[in-house]
Amino acid sequence: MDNHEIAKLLAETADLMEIAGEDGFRIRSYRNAASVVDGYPEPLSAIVKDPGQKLTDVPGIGKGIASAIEEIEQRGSFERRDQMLELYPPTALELLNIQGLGPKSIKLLFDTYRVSTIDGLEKLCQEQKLRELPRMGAKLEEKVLRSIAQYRQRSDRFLMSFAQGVAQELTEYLMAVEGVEQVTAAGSLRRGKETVGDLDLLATGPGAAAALEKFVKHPKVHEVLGHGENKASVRFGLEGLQVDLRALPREHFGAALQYFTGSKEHNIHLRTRALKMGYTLSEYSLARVESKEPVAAATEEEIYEKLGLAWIPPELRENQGEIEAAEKGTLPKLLTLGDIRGDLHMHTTESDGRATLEEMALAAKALGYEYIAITDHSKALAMANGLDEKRAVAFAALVRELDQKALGIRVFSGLECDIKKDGSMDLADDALAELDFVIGSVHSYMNQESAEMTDRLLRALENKHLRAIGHPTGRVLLHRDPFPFDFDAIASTAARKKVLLEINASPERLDLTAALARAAKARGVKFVISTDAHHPKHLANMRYGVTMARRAWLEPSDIVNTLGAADFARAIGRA
Ligand code: DGT
Ligand code: CA
Ligand code: CA
Ligand code: ZN
Repeated sequence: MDNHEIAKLLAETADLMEIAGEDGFRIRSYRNAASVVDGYPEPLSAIVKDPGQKLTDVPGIGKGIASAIEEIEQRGSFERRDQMLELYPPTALELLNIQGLGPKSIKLLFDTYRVSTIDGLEKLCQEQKLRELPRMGAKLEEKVLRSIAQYRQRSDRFLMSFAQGVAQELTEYLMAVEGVEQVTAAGSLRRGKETVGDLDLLATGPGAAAALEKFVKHPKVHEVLGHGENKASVRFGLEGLQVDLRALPREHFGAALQYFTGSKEHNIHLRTRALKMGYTLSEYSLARVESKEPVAAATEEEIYEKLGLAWIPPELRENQGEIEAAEKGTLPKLLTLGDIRGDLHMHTTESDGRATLEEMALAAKALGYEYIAITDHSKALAMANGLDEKRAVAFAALVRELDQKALGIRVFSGLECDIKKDGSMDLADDALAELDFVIGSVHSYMNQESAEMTDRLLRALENKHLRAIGHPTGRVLLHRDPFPFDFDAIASTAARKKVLLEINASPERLDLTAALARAAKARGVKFVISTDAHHPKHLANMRYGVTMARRAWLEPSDIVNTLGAADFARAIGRA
C-alpha cells in the first residue's frame, strides 16, 4: 500500500473512533499520524521491509501506530480498525460528508435509531424524527436533506427502486395529458438492471408532443438539458437523475421501444442478424435493405418474429445467449412475482425490525403469501439486539404459538445466524435445531482475503442446520463492493449440501447478482428469494428480487419459495 492509502485507513479509523466517542488524545494521535504518513517522502512500505530502519524513527509515529502500519502492510487492515468497523459499519463514515452532522450527532443517530446510512438519515428527516434528538431541530432537518441531495448528485448511478419511483411518477403525470396513449420506460430500467445511469421514457399517441411540453414544466424538473421536437432531456428532483423523454408516433413505437431498451450489445447482435436476413433494423423500423420497405415497426413482437425469433423478455437482452435461445425456442419460462408463495427472510422487534411477529405475518398474508419464515438476527449482531441461544429457543416457541393461531398464513421460525470470522455459526447446534429455517450470513470481517473468506463459507456450509446463505456476496449497491471469494467452490458445495443461495431482494443489495445466480444454477444450486424486510412495507420489495432472478434466467422450479406451503414444509423437513 502506498502512503496515501495507509493514511486513509488511519484517518478513517480516527473518524470512527470519534463517532464512538473515544478518548480525544488517541483520536488525535491517529489523525496526526495520518497526516504525517500522507506527507512523508519515502514509502513506509519500504521502511517496514527494511530491517535497517524503524517506523518509530519517523517523527510523529509512536509504537502503537507503527504496529498498525505493519499490520496494514501484512493484511490491508489493522485490529483497531476492524474493531471499529464491527461497531459502526463503514457507511457511517459517509455520514460525515453530510453538512450539519458531526461525529457526536452520528453517534447519537446510531445509538438512538441505529441509523448509519444516508438513506436511513434521509428517512429520519422526512419522518421528522431527527428533531426529536437533543439540540437538533426542524431547521437542521432541512439542512441535512439539502446536503444529502447534493451529496447524492456526486454519484452517477441510481438504484433501480429509485428510478422506478421516478418513472412511475412521471408516467402518471404524462398519462394525464390529453391524447397520450402510452408512456413506457425503456433502457436499463426496463431490462431490470440494479442501477441505472439515466431514465429513458417513451410516449406515444396524438398528445405525445404536448407531453414533451408538460414534461419540461414538471415542478421537480430543475434543469432542462435539451428540448427538441421529438425529445427532451431534464434533470429530475434534487437527486438530479437525468430523464430522456421521446415522443413517438404509434406506427413505429415497437421499433423505438426495441431500440431504446437495448442493451447496446443485444441490439448490435440483432442488427447483424437482420442484415444477414436482408433487413436493416433501426429505431424507426425493420425494413428491407433494397426496397427500404418497412416490414415491422409497430410492436416488438412482430420485429422479433420477422427475424425468426421468439419475443425476448427485456431482462434477458444482454447478449448472453438469448438470441440463440430465442431462435431455437429454448428461452426459459421466467419466474414471475405471482409464482412466489412465501418470504423467508425478515426481521421483527425481536431483533432490529420495526414490527412484531404478528404484524409481519399479517402483512405477508395481505400480499397473498401462504407462508413466511421470521429470521431475526443472532447475538453477534449486538447492535441489532440479536438472539442468544436461550432467546432463540424461546423465539422458536413464540413463533410456533403464533403459527397455531391459524392466522391464515403458515409461520416458520428462523434465524439469520451470523457466520463468524472462522466459519463457525454464532449459535450452538442444539439451539439451531429448534428453528425451521436457518440462514447463515456474513456481517463482520468482510475484508478477509479471498481464500480465508472461501474457507469461512465452506465451513459454514458444513453445518447441518444451515438452509440458506443470506446475501452471499455482501455487496451494498453504490456503497460496498462484494467481498472476494471462490464463488464456484461455494456454489458447487451449496448444491451438493442442498443449501440454498439467497437472492436478497432488498433494492440496496440485490445479492446474488444475476450473473452469479446464473452461474450457480449451472452448478445445480437452488435459490430462495427473500426481502430481508425490517418493516412490513419492505415485503413489497420481492419484485426486485424476482427481476434479478429473471435476469439470471431462473424459472419457478429453481426457487424454493415457489413451492406451496405443504411442499415447502416437506422440503425443509418440517412437514
Ligand atoms: P444506463 O442508462 O447507463 O443505465 O444504460 P442504458 O442501457 O439505459 O443506456 P442508455 O440510456 O445510454 O441508452 C438506452 C438504450 O438505447 C441502450 O440500451 C441502447 C440504445 N442506444 C442508445 N445509444 C445507442 C447507440 O449509440 N448504439 C446502440 N446500438 N444503441 C444505443
Ligand atoms: Ca438509460
Ligand atoms: Ca438515455
Ligand atoms: Zn437480514
